[in-house]
Amino acid sequence: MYFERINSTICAQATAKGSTIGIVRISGKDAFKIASKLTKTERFEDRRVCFAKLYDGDKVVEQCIVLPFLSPHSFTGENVIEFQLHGAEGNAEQILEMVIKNGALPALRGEFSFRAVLNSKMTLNQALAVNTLVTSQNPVAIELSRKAAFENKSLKMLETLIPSWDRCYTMLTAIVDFPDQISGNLDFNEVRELIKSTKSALKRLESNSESLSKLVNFTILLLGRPNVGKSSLFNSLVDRDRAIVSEIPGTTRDYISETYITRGFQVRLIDSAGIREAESELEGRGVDKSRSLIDTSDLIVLVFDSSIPLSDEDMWLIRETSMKSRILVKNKADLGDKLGNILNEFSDSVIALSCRTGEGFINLRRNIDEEFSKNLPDANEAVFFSDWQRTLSGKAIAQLDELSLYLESDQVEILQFCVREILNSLKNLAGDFTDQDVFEKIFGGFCLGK
Ligand SMILES: Nc1nc2c(ncn2[C@@H]2O[C@H](COP(=O)(O)OP(=O)(O)OP(=O)(O)O)[C@@H](O)[C@H]2O)c(=O)[nH]1
Ligand SMILES: [Mg+2]
Repeated sequence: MYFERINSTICAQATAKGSTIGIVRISGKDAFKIASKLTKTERFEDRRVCFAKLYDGDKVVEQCIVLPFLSPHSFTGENVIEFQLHGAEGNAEQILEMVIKNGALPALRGEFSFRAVLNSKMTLNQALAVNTLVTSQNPVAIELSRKAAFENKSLKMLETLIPSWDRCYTMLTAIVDFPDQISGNLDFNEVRELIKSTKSALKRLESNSESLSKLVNFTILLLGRPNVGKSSLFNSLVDRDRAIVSEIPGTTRDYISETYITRGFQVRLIDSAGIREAESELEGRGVDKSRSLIDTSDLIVLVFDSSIPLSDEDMWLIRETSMKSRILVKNKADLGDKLGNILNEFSDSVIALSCRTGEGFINLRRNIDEEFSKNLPDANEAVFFSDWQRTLSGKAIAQLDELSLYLESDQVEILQFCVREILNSLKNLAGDFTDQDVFEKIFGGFCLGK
């Protein structure tokens, strides 16, 4: 679809509904012609902002700022016109309609970025980074996408390996096609080194990307037996009375979740139902539910009642969560301290707290921040911005492993085949694309107007 429309002029609103300024963007060979018609202006100068009236026939419908960019000096590399309008509601929609009536097609998702990549205004990874930048709220993703988008830092490491793989492929092709005329042979040690460095570059990219996506779905679970004050703690952390609090044990029947902000990230905080006393229930469905919550959470805040000694249920929870990152909280500190230092045996992170007086909250928040920060990816490292890149990287690693296996054999054709596959995967990762379907799928996930 994107490729078939490449010669048409496209348009879209580049601003979200409700903004006080609306931007309508037109890109393609007829962009200036359409703008001339709507503004009754003969010509626009490249990158010279002007003020113009927009006409629907003889009727003035808008007075706006016009930004003309003559090819190739534009985001897409084509002729681009941007109208800055009053508001991004009905007014901008009507003006967009007028642009469409004059011959432009409504742009598809990411179609401006698609054209920018096709016209070499940016690499595919830069386009993905820009899309992440516009859609992401978390500070690390913003930092990483800025680096990738504007300094093109991200995949440099991989790109520098491509010429070596190219040389390797040329050598193997020469050996296969002209066996009599080639005196040298492939330097296996060099290839081994190349496999090693390529694999390590991919693995680093993968692990950094994984940490980033993990942070976006980071979950903190409040766990403890009934009546220890989990829901009270939950309400204090999210700063509103979201969960019901009462002196009756077993008040929270199921889990509820809310957004909690740590280090500028929105994470999920879960208040769970207390683990009950009855032995039978410890082995029953309630336990299964708690176990699955424990498994899927990234950090557990285990809550105890500081005014009574440790119970069997407390011990059961301590054992069940021993493999997880956790913070142990001695709540109801205002009622006394029957627990003493006993919990310090199980964790370095033990906090005395009172939901009633507010004591200990600063410490708890700080410890949550610290636990969360352990998972932060290095903002100076590169990341993949799409699932497609992660899948491709996994494929490339499998291909590298396959090549390692065949390296000792004399089957040069197979080696040549493996190297060609690796080269293709790396070039695809670097944005050199032949598969139109995949290319279109990637841009189909972008924002409209981008
Ligand atoms: N004195 C004192 N009471 C507290 C504190 N935190 C909670 N409570 C009281 O303890 C009782 C139980 O609190 P909840 O927050 O409902 O406890 P929970 O762990 O969510 O209980 P379940 O949902 O039944 O598992 C309520 O009466 C709270 O007011 C505290 O720090 N000090
Ligand atoms: Mg509760």
